[in-house]
Amino acid sequence: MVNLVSRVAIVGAVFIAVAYQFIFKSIIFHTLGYGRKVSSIKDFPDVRCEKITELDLEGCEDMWLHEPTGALYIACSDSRSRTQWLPAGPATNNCRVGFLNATGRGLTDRIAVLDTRGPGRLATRIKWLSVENFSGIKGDGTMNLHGLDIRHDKNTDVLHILLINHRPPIDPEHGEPLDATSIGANSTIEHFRTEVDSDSMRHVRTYANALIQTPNRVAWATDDSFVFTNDHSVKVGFRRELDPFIGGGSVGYCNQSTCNIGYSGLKMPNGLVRGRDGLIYVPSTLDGTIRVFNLSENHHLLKVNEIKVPLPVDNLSVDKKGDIYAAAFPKVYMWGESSKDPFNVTPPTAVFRIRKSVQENESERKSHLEMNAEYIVEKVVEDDGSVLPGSTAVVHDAETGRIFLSGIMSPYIAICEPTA
Ligand SMILES: *[C@@H]1O[C@H](CO)[C@@H](O)[C@H](O)[C@H]1NC(C)=O
Ligand SMILES: *[C@@H]1O[C@H](CO)[C@@H](O)[C@H](O)[C@H]1NC(C)=O
Ligand SMILES: *[C@@H]1O[C@H](CO)[C@@H](O)[C@H](O)[C@H]1NC(C)=O
Ligand SMILES: *[C@@H]1O[C@H](CO)[C@@H](O)[C@H](O)[C@H]1NC(C)=O
Ligand SMILES: *[C@@H]1O[C@H](CO)[C@@H](O)[C@H](O)[C@H]1NC(C)=O
Ligand SMILES: *[C@@H]1O[C@H](CO)[C@@H](O)[C@H](O)[C@H]1NC(C)=O
Ligand SMILES: CC(=O)N[C@H]1CO[C@H](CO)[C@@H](O)[C@@H]1O
Repeated sequence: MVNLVSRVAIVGAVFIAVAYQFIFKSIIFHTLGYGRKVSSIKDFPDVRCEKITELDLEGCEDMWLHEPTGALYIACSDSRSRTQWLPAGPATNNCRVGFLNATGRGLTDRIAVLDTRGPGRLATRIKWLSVENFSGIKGDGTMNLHGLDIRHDKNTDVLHILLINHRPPIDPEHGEPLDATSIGANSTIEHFRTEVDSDSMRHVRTYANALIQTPNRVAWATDDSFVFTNDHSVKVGFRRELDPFIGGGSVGYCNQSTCNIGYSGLKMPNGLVRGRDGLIYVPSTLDGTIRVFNLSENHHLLKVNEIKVPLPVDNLSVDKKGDIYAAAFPKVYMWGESSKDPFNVTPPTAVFRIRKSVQENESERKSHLEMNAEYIVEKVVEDDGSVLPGSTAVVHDAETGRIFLSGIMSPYIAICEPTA
């Protein structure tokens, strides 16, 4: 008996040691970033970055740049309400604070449009889109914003906006609020229509579907269909706790009539984008891998490539040249502290540029099938939190060289100018 117990103990100890080597060590050092050295923004002389605090751009999860005009569309909330209502919740265990307090949800989430290229002070160049024909929750017109994507109609000035909306759950029959901590948010994807220079956006339709479960970001796939990430396996419950270890996130597809899951088993898939090459780039917050997919005719995602980034990566964006910009987290564990106290704790941020290596000539190009295209990953800037917000979104304006950074919890945004 004693023998058996000690044998079990030894096996257990070996198991823990092995698990430490292969699982926890990776999570503690690679993912959470304990012990990682963060560069200072001073080490990047090619950019000069500035905190923008006077515009009330708080809790801005996501951004999109209208390339021809430099109008930056920004999905914002307020930092305080984000500490109460954030159904996507950050990835790691120590970050899970009360993010499902529907009473504390933001009631003023809205889309800002910043004219980034115009003259005069920034404060004179910002407007907030009013919302038309959207009932919100029991007619209050509210939304709880997260990821967004915008499609510019080819022939007109019409912009089609897709927004993730983390609605609080409401009993459809009696109109009473339901307990979000036990059933989770009622997340939907909203389609709005606006025009360049307009001050308002009009609701077109709500996509509500059992497969749109824990949506994080959305990306137009065609003129009338889109893909989105579910960052977790379930809205609430124990299975969610296992997501960092065994995965459970997915990428879904919806068109006007139906939705399907295109790929599953991902670990915390996040801010996906559709590249200029038509491929779908899906970052994973957890392992610093960007998976590259081709959307097949039956709406499944076929993996064609994988890009390794040295840090956990979050939301991606594509600039006019087709380069992809990624916000990365040198110290993920600090997001836990920041989400409780966004006004005083700013996690460090790094920005990476990912571009396809250009083949010098046609014969070389032909020999590189898309499948094997090499990607060049470069760090553009890194900051310990002194200037840049703990950033969940970064957008590059290829025309001016400027970089815009915003963060889901942050009370401000930042703009970096090229110095050369
Ligand atoms: C939920 O949010 C409301 C409004 O901010 C606040 O009064 C309440 O204390 C919060 N509840 C919990 C459990 O944190
Ligand atoms: C708003 O909705 C109402 C009824 O749902 C509809 O009659 C009206 O045409 C809509 N307005 C616009 C501008 O789409
Ligand atoms: C979720 O939102 C959809 C779209 O507004 C609505 O039809 C449905 O009743 C809502 N469900 C819950 C549980 O709130
Ligand atoms: C949507 O996709 C389904 C199956 O994936 C397909 O059968 C249907 O025709 C599509 N509908 C539209 C409007 O494109
Ligand atoms: C993506 O799929 C399309 C057909 O659906 C195919 O023509 C194309 O070559 C594929 N691209 C890659 C990179 O696999
Ligand atoms: C194109 O690139 C290949 C591979 O680098 C090289 O062998 C070849 O000489 C190049 N051709 C021309 C026309 O530059
Ligand atoms: C739109 C999007 O992808 N947002 C993600 C950006 O990063 C934060 C922090 O991890 C996530 O919570 C968001 O879901």
